[in-house]
Amino acid sequence: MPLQHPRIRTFEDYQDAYQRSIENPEQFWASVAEPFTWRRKWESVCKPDLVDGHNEWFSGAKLNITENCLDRHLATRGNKLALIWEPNDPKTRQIRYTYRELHQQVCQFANVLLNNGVEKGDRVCLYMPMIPQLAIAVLACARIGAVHSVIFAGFSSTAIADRVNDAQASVVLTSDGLNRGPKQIPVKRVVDEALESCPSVRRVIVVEHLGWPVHMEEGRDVWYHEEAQDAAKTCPAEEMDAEDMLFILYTSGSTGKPKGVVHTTAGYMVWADYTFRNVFQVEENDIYWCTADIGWVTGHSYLLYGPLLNGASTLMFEGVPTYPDAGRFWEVIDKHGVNVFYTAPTAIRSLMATPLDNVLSYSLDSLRVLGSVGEPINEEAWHWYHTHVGKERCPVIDTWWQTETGGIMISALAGVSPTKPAHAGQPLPGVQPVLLTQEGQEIEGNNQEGYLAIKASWPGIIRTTYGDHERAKQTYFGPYPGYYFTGDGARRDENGLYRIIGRVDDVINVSGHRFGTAEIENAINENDNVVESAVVGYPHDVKGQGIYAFVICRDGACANEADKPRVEASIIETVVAQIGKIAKPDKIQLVSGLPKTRSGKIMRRILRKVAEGETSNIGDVTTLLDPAVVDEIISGRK
Ligand code: 6R9
Repeated sequence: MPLQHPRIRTFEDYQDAYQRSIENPEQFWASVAEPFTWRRKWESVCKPDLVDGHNEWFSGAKLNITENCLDRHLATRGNKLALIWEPNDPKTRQIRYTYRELHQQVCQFANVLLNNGVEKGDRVCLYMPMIPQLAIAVLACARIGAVHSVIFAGFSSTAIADRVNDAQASVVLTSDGLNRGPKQIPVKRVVDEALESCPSVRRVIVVEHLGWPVHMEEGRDVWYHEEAQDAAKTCPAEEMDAEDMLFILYTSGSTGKPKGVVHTTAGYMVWADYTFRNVFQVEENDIYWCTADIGWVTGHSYLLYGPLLNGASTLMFEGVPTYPDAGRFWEVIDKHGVNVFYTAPTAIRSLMATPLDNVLSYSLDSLRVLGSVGEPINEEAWHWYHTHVGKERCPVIDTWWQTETGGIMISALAGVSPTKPAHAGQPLPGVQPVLLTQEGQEIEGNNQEGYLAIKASWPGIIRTTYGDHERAKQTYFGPYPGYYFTGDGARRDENGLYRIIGRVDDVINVSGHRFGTAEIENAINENDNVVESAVVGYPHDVKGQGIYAFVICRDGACANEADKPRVEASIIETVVAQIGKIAKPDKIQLVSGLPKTRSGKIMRRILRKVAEGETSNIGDVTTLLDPAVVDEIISGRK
């Protein structure tokens, strides 16, 4: 019988755990880590570094995360469901794997990787639909010590190439195509296009999903099902060091290209496991469903690793909330008896906008806990979720965290700590949030607002940005040495509960997806008609934030009104090609100039006001090189 992981059950437990985690973090985390399967125990629990960002946890320990996700459950949970797969089309076949079956599948996939020359430390990029083989492949990489880097299957070929090249991946895993609601997308073709400029890739393993004919590059591409034929269903797990890389996940920041956030083995494992168990309070026979795609960090930590580490039954959904109709989420919940449900505010808001019958016609009796993640949940959405989905019976937990934090940082623990609409709540044990002034002074007391930073290391903290530690250092530890800087603004209410207000940097959050404004501007500037552009976010009813682009065209490109729609359409096409459909500007305004200071800096504050429609209150424009452009921009507002 494996050692049991204790769980926080009452608010007193929480307060006690929190206190212990702050007073003696080493002792606290050593006891949390104890019950895992270790090949060798750590020499030191924690080596914190919030100045240069060289954080280590459980250094010296040896382990494999898949032994903890799979092998150690076999004796007690071998026949328990590990993974349930609900297809895009409700009329087609579901797939269910017990822990024993999933273990075999992962071992078999791991052997295919080994047979194709993948070695410990190699980077493997995955560009795949939400099918069981994606989950299996991720775990297979971890099994053999390869570093997985999942690329969300909505990114364009250019975006794939950027990521594959940055990671210097030798192998890419993909499928023939994918289903997204009523649409089918030829994924392999997108990968083929990307790989034209990725010399590091020597092997592509293709999973058959739609049964579409695809081009197979001689000497490079192989079919998974052919490779699997002779692959054994057992595979010893590679022994990994605590600080060996587990995965890279690319995410957008305020400058430059997306960066590869690196998480390592032991700290991430402990953090994903601990946060999952205590936040969601999943019971042994529960069905747990996180709607996130594995292409995002939420899918990594709370669809895959967190639930499997805890021996839970995790549901994976291929489709979208509105197919075949806007009742799909609720239909899936009733069909599978989902007890704990975790989704994003943007999904809730899009479903709120459809007739209420879509949700009222399902019983939703099985639900016990509702979670939210990815962006601030506005009060209206919170109440709708609480009333119509949770029938006022289920706590709604608003979980704040980031790709860089590895797991949930601030959240109520379901049924244990207080919830308040639009508030994430209190920090998890081990997390020490502070509010800082712009100058970096800590703001004491409640009823305060400031920049959210974290003043102690935690096991899931980002270890580096792949291939460029200086960038990680500057982004997260540079602004306020001694603190991890989140990039978010927050408010602490009268009871010490945190409310996340939103980003304070040039990152915008569109339907829970992060984009740097510079990243979208760079994409727009690739268009031949464009001289310069400036992108800002603005409040959007469903997406949270929409993308508003101000664009200066080259002389003659927009000589008359009639040219504008064509130019705008071509700009959108360029962004879709450079990044993907998810980054499509919602509004494009063609302008003759941008509001710049004498030193040439674009005053985004003004553009934000225009995009928000706050044009009567634009503020001081006297420092602008040419204040007249502001009037033109206001009068042309979309
Ligand atoms: C997990 C994830 C991180 C950014 C983060 C913040 C926003 C996430 C939130 C939230 C308010 C919440 N964010 N959860 N804002 N309330 N519960 O989403 O990671 O994709 O890296 O995004 O998302 O702005 O800084 P990631």
